[in-house]
Parts: sequence; C-alpha cells; structure tokens
Amino acid sequence: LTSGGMLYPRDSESRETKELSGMWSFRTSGSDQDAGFREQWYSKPLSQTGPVIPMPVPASYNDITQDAAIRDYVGWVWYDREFFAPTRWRTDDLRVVLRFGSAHYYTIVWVNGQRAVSHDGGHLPFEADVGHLLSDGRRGNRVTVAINNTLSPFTLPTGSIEYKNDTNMYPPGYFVQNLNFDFFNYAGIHRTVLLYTTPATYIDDITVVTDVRDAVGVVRYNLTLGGRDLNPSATCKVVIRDKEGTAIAKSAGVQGEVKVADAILWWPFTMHPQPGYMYTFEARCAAGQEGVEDVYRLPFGIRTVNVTKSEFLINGRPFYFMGFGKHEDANIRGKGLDYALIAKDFNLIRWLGANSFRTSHYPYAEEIMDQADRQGVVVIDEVPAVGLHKENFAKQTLQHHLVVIEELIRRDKNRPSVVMWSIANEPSSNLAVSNDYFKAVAERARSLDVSRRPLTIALSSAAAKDVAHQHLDVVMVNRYFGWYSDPGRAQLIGRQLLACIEEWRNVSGKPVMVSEYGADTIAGMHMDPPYVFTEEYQVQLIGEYHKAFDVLRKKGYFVGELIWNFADFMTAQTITRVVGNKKGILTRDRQPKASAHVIRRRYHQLVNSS
Ligand code: GCB
Repeated sequence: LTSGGMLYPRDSESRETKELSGMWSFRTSGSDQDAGFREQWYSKPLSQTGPVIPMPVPASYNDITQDAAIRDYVGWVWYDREFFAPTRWRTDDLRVVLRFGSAHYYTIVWVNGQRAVSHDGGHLPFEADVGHLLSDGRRGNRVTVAINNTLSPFTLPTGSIEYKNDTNMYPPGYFVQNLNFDFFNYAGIHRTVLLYTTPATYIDDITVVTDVRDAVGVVRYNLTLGGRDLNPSATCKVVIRDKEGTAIAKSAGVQGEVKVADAILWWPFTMHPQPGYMYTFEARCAAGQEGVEDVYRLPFGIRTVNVTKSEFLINGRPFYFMGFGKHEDANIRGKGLDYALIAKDFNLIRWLGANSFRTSHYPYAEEIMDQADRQGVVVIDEVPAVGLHKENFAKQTLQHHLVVIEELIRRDKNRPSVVMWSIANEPSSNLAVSNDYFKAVAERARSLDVSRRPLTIALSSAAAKDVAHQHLDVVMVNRYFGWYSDPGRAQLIGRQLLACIEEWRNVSGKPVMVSEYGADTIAGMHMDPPYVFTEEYQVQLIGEYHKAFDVLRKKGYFVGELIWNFADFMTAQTITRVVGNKKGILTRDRQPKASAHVIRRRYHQLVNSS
C-alpha cells in the first residue's frame, strides 16, 4: 500500500528544498461538514469561500485562538496558501515533490485545484509528485489542505462518535467525540510542509543495516531507484564518510557490503564518551538515460542490538533503559513541530541523565528522531495503536495497523537510536481475538525490518491472561500501584510491583521492563505527610518504585524503568484531569518538580555505578 521510500528531504548538489512554513489561511467547516466539498473550496482561494483566519504551520490549530469552537472542533478544517515555484524547476529533468511531515488525522491535498494526495493517519509523512500540477503563471500556485480529526474504532489512535439523542438534554444532531486514550486530540498541520526536487530519475530509498565483527563495521546497503527511463545498467557509487567528512570506505552498485575498519560505534551517551557517532552514507546514482546524477547523504550509525532471554544488548553490552514516556505536547503550539522545544527537551534529557524514551503513543517528528540519533539517546519507537479494545480488533483496524507499521519502519529503519518497535500501548491483550491480531502485526514488522529490531508492547493486562507477549521479544509493563489502585498507600508498592513483575517474567520467560509508573502531581502543591497530588507524594511514590526496581535488577532479567511522564501534558476535559495529565516530573513548560531532582540523582547514580 505504501509506495516510494520517502527519504527525508535533504539538499544536495542535485536536490533543492523549499519550506512552506508560516501563516496559512484557515477555516473550519462550521456545522456543515460537506460545504467545502460541495462548494469546491479547493478550486479558489479559501478567503473567497468565507471568513478565514491566519493559522501557523506547523502547529495544532486548537489552542491558537480564543474560540472554544475551534479548540474543540470535530470534523473538516481547511487550510490554504500560495507559493511560487522557481522557473528553473519547470523542466522535465526535475521531479517536484510536495511533502508533509505529518497532519492529523485524515488529509486531502490539492494543488491549484487538482487533487494531489490524501493520507490516513496523523503521525507519519506523506508526499506526492506535483510538478505537473504547478502553474507557470505569474500568480504562483495554491495548495489547499482539508483535514479531518474524527477518530473511529478503526483509526489509530482509536475513538468513537457518540450521538446524544435525548432532546431534553441535547440539541438535535448533537454528538461527542470519545477518545480511547489520555491525551488531547490535537489536530492540524503538525510538521513541516515542503517542496523538494530530485532529478527525474532519482534515489528513491536507501536501507542500511550494520553489524560489527572484531571492531570492523559491516555496512550492508540496498538502494532503490525511481523515476522514468530507468537505465537497467544504472551505476551507483557509494562513499562512507566519517564525521569530519573524510571518505573511509567505498563501494559501487545498488546493493553491497562495505567494511569500515576500526569503526566508531554508535553508543548511547550514558555508555561512551563519544556518543551518537554518525557516519554519512553518500550515494550517487546516474540512473536515467540522460545520465544526470542524483546525490543523497544519509546519516547512519554503526551498532548492533540483540535481545537474549534476560538481557537487552547494545553493541554486545547490557543496556538498562532509564527514561520516560514522552508526548509531543506544549502550550499554544500543541503537537506542532518546534525546534526550541526539541532542543530544550534534549537538554533536559541530558540534565536528567536519562538514556532513553518511548515515543508514547505515536511516532514523533523526524527532527526529534534526528536529535536522538546525534545525541545518543535510545528510542523505543511506538505506533499510534493506543486504545485497542474489543470492538477495535477488527479487520479494518488491523489493515490500517499494518500500513502504519510499514510507514513507520520505512521512515525510521536506518536510525541507530531506534532499538525497538513498540507495536501498541495497553491493548486488551487478555482477549483471545487479540492473539491473531498481534501475531499479524508482529509478523509484518519482522518481515519489514531488515535489521530485525526486537518488538514490544506496553502491556497492562494481567500476565496470566495475556496472549500478546508470545509475539514479542521484550515485555513492557505499565503499572500504577499507589495511584489508580491503593491511592496514597505507597508502602504497598514494593510488594505489589515485585509480585507483578515476577509473574510477567515467569509467564513470558523474556526480559521485562516497566514502561509506565507515576502519580499526578500539581507543581507547587505540598503536604506532609505526603498526600495524593502533592509533590511530596510523587517523590514518595517513585522512591518506593525505585527500591523495588533495585531488587528486580539483581534478578538479572529486568531491563528498564521509564517513568510516566517526562512533562505534564494536555488531555480532553474530564473530572479526573486538572487542566491535563499532571504525571510529569517536569511541568508543561519544562520546569522541574521535586521528583525531577530525585530522578536526576537516581539516573546519574545508576550510570556511575554500572
Ligand atoms: C496509561 C496510559 C497513558 C496515560 C497514563 C495515565 O496507562 O498508557 O497514556 O496517560 O496511563 O496517566 O493514566
């Protein structure tokens, strides 16, 4: 179903990019969902269809205005803007591609009134050749985007629309969007939109798989070429460059194996003084009849990942996950890409001494993943399969889940920071129907990832009833002892956690880690003795978990602890959330709660003692 390699757009001597970030025009469809389609809003400037407002791209639209109807909108919203394509792009020798880093959830794109592409799913890139749609008139071009954020039992993440038919209580036609998950359903054009060019015949995809044998890095690669007039005897030259740009190995052909002597391995920053070492895989292919060369430079790292019965190994050394689940979430911009926030978060990750995070509960922006690669931060890469319960284990959901897995692996397959795929969060994996479902998803993931990264799920059912773990390599467990069960009774945590984790180990025989534990905590709220929602209680609760983790670590199969959550984040309005989920060790604006200092001390100590 997916087509094309969708390599991240990078400038080179044969490629050019042009960002379309900035202010776009925006409007919702109001209460008439069909209006935009019926009246063909894509055939003219959006401002001629009715009132529009300026809307930043990238950003979620929800928190930009003072209008609750926009914040809480469910249905079609519309964006458009104009742009110029340089005259030099108007040639048959070039391919012009329009690419969206992501838009949430279902998106249709028109260029100059012609349908260019549509995409199902909110967290992965999509693109289309648009060269043939571009005008050569002086008035430039128009891109129109319609986005629908409605979630159903068959979308990922899952949700449902509930009609309220009691006319004593609700106006006619009243409905609500129910969400099967605990974060705000931010929507809009969340990541960078850009145009990029390639030669008409081009490098479509690169797969790099690395191994290490006696200090020699072994780099197996495969190049896919695209475009018209493909020359069957196309030549490709490959050069591996070190960080300084020096060529250290060479090869030729669309596939091959290159050896890097004395390879500098990619290491997590907690394991090595020179972490996150990235080489460059430079490919040059003159694949068309006309012999124009396409050049693409892919950053990659040389490292191995292996899972034994009890250990998680990076470059053959045991790795213990210390980190958190995160969210793409911030004030005003929602889930919109923000370089300042990315830099701040990675500085905080380093400050806290965390070596890893999970991309709960969806794939994060490629610009975030780039930093994980370069800074040596380990990532558990999760698909948006959150909220899978009885009614969701349907054929339609599975089909989409398989596509999402494919899109994610295609996007992140070459990233050294990604050491494991998380194929779901807290599914009802106690249900028999989930067995075939996860078997299919796991098989698809294993067949697609040439480097065979391990698979996991953040599980929450009872170990004895779980049917999903048999398809996985590592068991992640989400548990809220002392919070959702026995709130305020932190003294019970040790006993309960030890019993729970031992049971998961006995049932699965696999390495086990805790992927969520935590307590909602309002920054600045204090009480002693500790009481739920205070900073004192969060500190007490995590202290009890840490004691239990230390006992588990001695047992030899316990491979990590990820606290929930890195920072406070927004959720839907409910009576169990005080302006969002407050389980962050940082506030939403990234200031430490007392717990952050405890985590920081612990993570730094654990690194120094290992
Ligand atoms: C969970 C979910 C996470 C929630 C968290 C909570 O188990 O995986 O999305 O935010 O619990 O705080 O309830």
